[in-house]
Amino acid sequence: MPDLTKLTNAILNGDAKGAAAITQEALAANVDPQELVAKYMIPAMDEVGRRFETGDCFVPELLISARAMKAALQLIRPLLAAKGAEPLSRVVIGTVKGDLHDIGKNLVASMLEGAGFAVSDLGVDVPPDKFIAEIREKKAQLVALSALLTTTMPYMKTVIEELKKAGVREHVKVMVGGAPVTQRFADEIGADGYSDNANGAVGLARRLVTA
Ligand code: B12
Repeated sequence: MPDLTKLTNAILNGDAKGAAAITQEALAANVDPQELVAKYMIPAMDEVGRRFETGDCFVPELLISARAMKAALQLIRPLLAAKGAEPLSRVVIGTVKGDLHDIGKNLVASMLEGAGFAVSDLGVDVPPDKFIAEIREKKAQLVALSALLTTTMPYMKTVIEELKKAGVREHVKVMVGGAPVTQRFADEIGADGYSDNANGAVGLARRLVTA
């Protein structure tokens, strides 16, 4: 069994090759992929964020840590996704306009896939019309919006307003998340649900499609 604190350190230090190598070793030793993410990877990104906040690291360091996180996640994603199951429902997911953060959104997408949802991932910086077009085309029952910046959170409200204008709001449930998002904010903008983590997002999605 590899020393998994090395995975946390590899992400902190932006060592993508190291992070991938330790992840591979851990998976070969049958470590639970969800445990790897929750205990050793997310805390590394939290620490990078804390250092950024205190001025102990800057955007380039954020970027290389994010790259290391992605290198490790790339190996884990397929294991989180279910194989062959009939999809529960279709979810359209994306990070809202103006926002380029996608690590959390990707995790939520993987966990939803793992739980049997069919997922259309629109990526980052997604304008409302793109959400609407995909919901219509795929006849999705759920839309999942992610935002990591206080300046982009308001776009979640814009998306909900545009869904109403386009006449699709009554056909989809809207779930929202991302570090600055709260239950209170979700209620204020008229979203159907909020979760602060990827596991919670799965439970929420299940509840929303059966409600
Ligand atoms: C990595 C990172 C970056 C990377 C992003 C790389 C990438 N591909 O994602 C880069 C370097 C590009 C970046 C850029 C910037 N960043 Co940045 N970044 C971060 C950092 C350190 C980590 C984010 C992360 O990946 N966390 C790990 C994931 C797993 O957590 P998560 O995203 O919160 O997701 C979880 C939950 O929130 C939830 N969730 C997420 N989405 C959804 C959706 C739904 C529907 C649900 C139910 C749940 C859910 O589930 C996820 C899994 O558990 C955060 C600090 C932090 N700790 O949050 C700052 C942070 C978000 N960034 C910040 C800033 C300021 C910026 C920049 C403006 C910096 C600059 N001056 O250029 C730019 C903005 C670029 C843009 N337009 O988007 C600030 C935001 C402050 C604010 N009040 O808005 C933060 C908080 C740092 C800080 N402490 O100051 N950043």
